[in-house]
Amino acid sequence: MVSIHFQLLSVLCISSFVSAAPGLNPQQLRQQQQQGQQATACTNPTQRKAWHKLTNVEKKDYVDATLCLMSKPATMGWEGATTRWDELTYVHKVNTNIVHNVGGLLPWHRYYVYLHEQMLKTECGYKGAQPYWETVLDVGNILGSSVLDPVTGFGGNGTGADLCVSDGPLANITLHMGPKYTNTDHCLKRNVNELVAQQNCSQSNIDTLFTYSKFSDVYDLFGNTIHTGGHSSIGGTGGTMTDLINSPGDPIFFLHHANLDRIWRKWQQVDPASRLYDIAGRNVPTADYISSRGLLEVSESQSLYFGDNGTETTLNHNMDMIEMLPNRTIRDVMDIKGDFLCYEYL
Ligand SMILES: *[C@@H]1O[C@H](CO)[C@@H](O)[C@H](O)[C@H]1NC(C)=O
Ligand SMILES: *[C@@H]1O[C@H](CO)[C@@H](O)[C@H](O)[C@H]1NC(C)=O
Ligand SMILES: *[C@@H]1O[C@H](CO)[C@@H](O)[C@H](O)[C@H]1NC(C)=O
Ligand SMILES: *[C@@H]1O[C@H](CO)[C@@H](O)[C@H](O)[C@H]1NC(C)=O
Ligand SMILES: *[C@@H]1O[C@H](CO)[C@@H](O)[C@H](O)[C@H]1NC(C)=O
Ligand SMILES: [Cu+2]
Repeated sequence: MVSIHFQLLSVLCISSFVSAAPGLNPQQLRQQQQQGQQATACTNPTQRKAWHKLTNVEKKDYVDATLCLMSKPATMGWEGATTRWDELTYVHKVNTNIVHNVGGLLPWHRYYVYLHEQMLKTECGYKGAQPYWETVLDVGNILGSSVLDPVTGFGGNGTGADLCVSDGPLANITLHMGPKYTNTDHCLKRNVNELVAQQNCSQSNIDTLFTYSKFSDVYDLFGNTIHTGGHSSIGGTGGTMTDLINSPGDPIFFLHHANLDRIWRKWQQVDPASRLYDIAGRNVPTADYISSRGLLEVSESQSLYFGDNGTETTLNHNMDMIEMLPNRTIRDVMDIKGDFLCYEYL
């Protein structure tokens, strides 16, 4: 029923493109048809809004759903995981050495943020969408960011020698995954660093990304500026957000990665015909990245499933959410208003 409906709409859509777009070459036409079909499949996109624009009720719903996942017992039997929140972190943990410093950084985290959003909805009754943290607006005063508000946000900076967050809804929360590849009970840690935000999360950092038109030229810059910068602005030295492997332990992770996802989408939309399905980049981190971050070498069983037929990241690249969601290819997530994903950023 759903699929008949979809096919019918696709046909209507293709024919309208054919008549409305004379003068396009066959390849452009095919791309437009493809986009048209996908836009048709996604008729009612979930609307992801900026955190600072949510109402206090919307903020509370999101915080409550997060606390709910943190309080639900683990179900997968994975080492070190006590709660569902830990299991979400575990998915990131085992993928860490193949989803950072590679072409798949943005696509994998796009899928991962989606997993998080689905868990909030299906397991904790969350009715809203994944919000994002528009970091650039807080550069110069990260400490004053609405995401760190002790009453309506996720609490503020860490305190004391152990950097534990001691105000807001996450005061005294216990995380179980980490540090690094170990698992010991610890508090949520933050060490807000204004300087790193100024250096790596400013509007000029974003503008620089938009001077590049090919994904192969821009993916490392995404990774090394606004991506790392956002992590370090909250985590500084010693904070949860700067523990590359377990950084999803801090809920700000998902607001930050939704923001990166939004900026990537914006970059794609500058020229969808050439950028919407443009993917590239190494599929294994550099040796220097692996060693400087203390990551495990990429194993044969990991690379066996890449599906790239070489060392370059392709649309066929396999993404693994362990057993939380089915494996997907990068192709599946390139369009956030496609056959699979269906959301937009306001
Ligand atoms: C955040 O807290 C840590 C630990 O107390 C402190 O060293 C750091 O300066 C604080 N950050 C800011 C921006 O105040
Ligand atoms: C957190 O723990 C400290 C002492 O360990 C206690 O003084 C404080 O009231 C606790 N805060 C919350 C919000 O439970
Ligand atoms: C931030 O940017 C500066 C250059 O402006 C760079 O040297 C530094 O490594 C960056 N830090 C992070 C954490 O990305
Ligand atoms: C893999 O790449 C090689 C060399 O580019 C090519 O000859 C081969 O057909 C490719 N195999 C698949 C399954 O695409
Ligand atoms: C999903 O991918 C992983 C490797 O990342 C692989 O081990 C697993 O068998 C795949 N699952 C399915 C159902 O194909
Ligand atoms: Cu990550």
